[in-house]
Amino acid sequence: GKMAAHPPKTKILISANERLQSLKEAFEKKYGESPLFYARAPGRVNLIGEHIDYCGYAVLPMAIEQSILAAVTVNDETVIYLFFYRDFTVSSEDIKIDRNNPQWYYYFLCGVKGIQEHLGGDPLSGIKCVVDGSIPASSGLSSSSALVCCAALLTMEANHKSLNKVALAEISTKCERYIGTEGGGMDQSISFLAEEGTAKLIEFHPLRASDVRLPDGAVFVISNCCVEMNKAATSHFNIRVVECRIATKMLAKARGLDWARLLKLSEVQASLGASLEEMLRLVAEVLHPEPYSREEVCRVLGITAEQLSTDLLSPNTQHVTQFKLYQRARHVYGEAARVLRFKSVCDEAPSAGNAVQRLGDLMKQSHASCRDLYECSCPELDRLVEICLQSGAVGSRLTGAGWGGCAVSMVPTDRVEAFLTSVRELYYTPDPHRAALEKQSLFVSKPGGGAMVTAEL
Ligand code: ADP
Ligand code: NG1
Ligand code: MG
Repeated sequence: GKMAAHPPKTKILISANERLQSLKEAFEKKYGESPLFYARAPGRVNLIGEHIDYCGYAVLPMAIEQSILAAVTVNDETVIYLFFYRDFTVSSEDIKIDRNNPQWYYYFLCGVKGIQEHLGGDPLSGIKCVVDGSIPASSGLSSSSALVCCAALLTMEANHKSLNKVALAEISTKCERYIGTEGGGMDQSISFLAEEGTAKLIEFHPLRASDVRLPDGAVFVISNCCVEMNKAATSHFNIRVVECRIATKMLAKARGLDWARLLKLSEVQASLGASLEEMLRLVAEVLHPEPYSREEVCRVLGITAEQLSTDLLSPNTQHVTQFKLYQRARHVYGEAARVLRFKSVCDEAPSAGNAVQRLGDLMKQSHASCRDLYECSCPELDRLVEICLQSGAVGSRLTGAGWGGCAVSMVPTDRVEAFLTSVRELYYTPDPHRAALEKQSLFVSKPGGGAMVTAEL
């Protein structure tokens, strides 16, 4: 089948591609030799299904055209020479990732380390590498995972090994966690499994992807609110992961399940054999809207403060005193249901007159849930989503982890030009910082292809 396929390897005329050509020149200037091959891994935009991948639920992203691209040569030393914004050199026999200091090269090293461990820990070939990134960083378009996936793929290629896309996605998901964020796998999965022209429903356990035909007559537009949020340098992301983990335990315990074993909200649903609607009712019955203190969590679960710290909290969430379990669990089960509805509208009636409207409504509900229940938006992003809706989008929502970064809007094709003009005038032009970033911050995006290796023809 398709998913057993390996990432494509092509040969192209480098001089025919401006970005590859200038990367090639930068490489030659830096290292005095020509690249042996190139690896590319795309970023993504998630159309719906936010903060539910790490709870075990399906998500619906598509790859974007923007990517991490690297030029590579291989040598007999055990040294990794990297250049992105600056040089970084490290022995391939001593890769350490400092999660307290999430620099770009640690994401790269996550990918190298993931492959090294998969190959049994043997020493890897030395490489020289120049990296180029076109994905706006810390903006919810998954620049971090594109970097990890690109590094994993080029490490395979440099060592004359190959793996299928699913295996590469799983390794990349696991190894990006070395940076500290406990993500769920959406980003790495779409970076490898994407195919041009189609969005994908990504399901987990086991990981699989299926095509989603988007409705005719509308396009997706990405707009960046120009507030950056670095997910590994802050604890917002992991606090949500931890809240979901605690909510899992509380719900499972209340229903007499083996709660110590369950880690994800989807596992509670599966154990109960309940529908998502029933899970929403269970949340309302078992959990209260007031935030839970550490003491209450410990009392209800019958665990010590020590066990809470070591078993449930991550290293960067040790300071957290309050957990909004009811709100987070409601978001997750509600959002999981919206993903399934979005998929069935696309399957049943992609060209029906009301398909675009129905999908737009789901996107609006998703944003409201992210903003109000999951609290992963920010004032600028909320304002941008409002402006997008005012400017002719049928649906608009934050995409990616949030707390800054991008919105994705669904816009009828015949209204795109008017939409862009209006968003430009209302959000970007009035503010010099935003105006300077507008070119890379507001663009139409079509479903792009997945990660690949290329060499000179
Ligand atoms: P996102 O994945 O939403 O883009 P993250 O906070 O997860 O945001 O990851 C951002 C990190 O990825 C940056 O701090 C940097 O280390 C790395 N990165 C990836 N691409 C770039 C780039 N083009 N410029 C700067 N940093 C980048
Ligand atoms: P971004 O915004 O790309 O860093 C993160 C997670 C995803 C997912 C989304 C929210 C990682 C690598 N990525 O994405 O797994 O949980 O947030 O839907 O942790
Ligand atoms: Mg990221």
